[in-house]
Amino acid sequence: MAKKLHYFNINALAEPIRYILHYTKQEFEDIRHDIATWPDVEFKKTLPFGKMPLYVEGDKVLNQSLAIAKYVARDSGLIPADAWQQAVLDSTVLNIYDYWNSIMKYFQEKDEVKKEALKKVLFEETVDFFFSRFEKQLVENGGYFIGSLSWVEFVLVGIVEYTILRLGVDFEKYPKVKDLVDKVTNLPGVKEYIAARGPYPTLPFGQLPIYVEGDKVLNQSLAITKYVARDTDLIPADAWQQAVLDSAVLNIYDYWKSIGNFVHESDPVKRQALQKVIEEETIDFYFSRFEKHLEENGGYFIGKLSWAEFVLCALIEGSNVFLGIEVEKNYPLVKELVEKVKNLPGVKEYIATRSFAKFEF
Ligand SMILES: N[C@@H](CCC(=O)N[C@@H](CS)C(=O)NCC(=O)O)C(=O)O
Repeated sequence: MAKKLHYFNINALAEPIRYILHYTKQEFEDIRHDIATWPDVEFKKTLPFGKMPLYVEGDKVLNQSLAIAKYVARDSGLIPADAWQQAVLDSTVLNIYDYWNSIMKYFQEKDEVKKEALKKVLFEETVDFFFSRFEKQLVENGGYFIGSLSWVEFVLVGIVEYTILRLGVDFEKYPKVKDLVDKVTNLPGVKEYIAARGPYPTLPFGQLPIYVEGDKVLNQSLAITKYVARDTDLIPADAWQQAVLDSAVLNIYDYWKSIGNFVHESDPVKRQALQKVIEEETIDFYFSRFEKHLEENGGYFIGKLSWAEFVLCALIEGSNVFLGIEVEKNYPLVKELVEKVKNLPGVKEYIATRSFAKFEF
């Protein structure tokens, strides 16, 4: 029966399942949805609870990562026959998921102040609370949770790897946990899978976007935009023109910073005050200058379309979403430019199909 595992092109909740499937030599289709373009609205509608991982075996469909991991581990010696041992493993895996839920709470927090507070608790308390206990259980049971390898060690290793990748936590303090990571990632099947898969990219400065090309990873949106525009006429050959564009995008980003300050302000009174300043002063300060720049250069920053016009257009779209107004409305050349960029071949089709539905990671 054909087996399929749907998840994102990241490790997180699906990696333990992938490890178990490889270790137990089960053939399966490892279907990876692009997290950058999620949600795939039509596909999401087909998910029983709107979330992945999803496991499909013929006409059988299963969601919930733990149910999937346990199911694919059956008949493999990774599930003990003894009811008490099974219960200890169930308890352990739910303790691991309590930890997972606390890191998710941090990742999902949008309010920067609350997020900082959660981060402090996470690093100073939560990690040690859970991992000192997992370490103790491993010490007491010969390096495993119930004395021999089970499906739950795979779950722990997946969660530890995610923690290292996304939070940079050092597990030196927990040698048995570290040993387990080494043991599981060197198991036959798992080792070959990891070698073929390669490393997952980290977030170099803890923030998106990142751009990945083979084993190369780049952060900073402007560096990425400029890089993906290379070898096209969106980047001029002339050094002065390049510098004018660099200056233009940095001016656009200075404007964008004020939108960021507004978005991240959690106090509703301060937020309202920031919105007032943006609408009454900031927009005109920047947009009258952008308008003048465009007027002097035939409607573009350097007389023809470049990567900088894409940056302006995208950040105007973002501003309009956050502020609920049309920031460019009093600046005819800026407005015309936005329309031009949005109607470019490729861009127009992309806009017609894109979706910004809420992503709950
Ligand atoms: N309890 C579920 C949680 C599943 C879950 O939160 N999945 C996330 C990715 S880790 C997801 O699919 N998010 C996409 C969305 O909500 O649109 C499980 O263990 O499978």
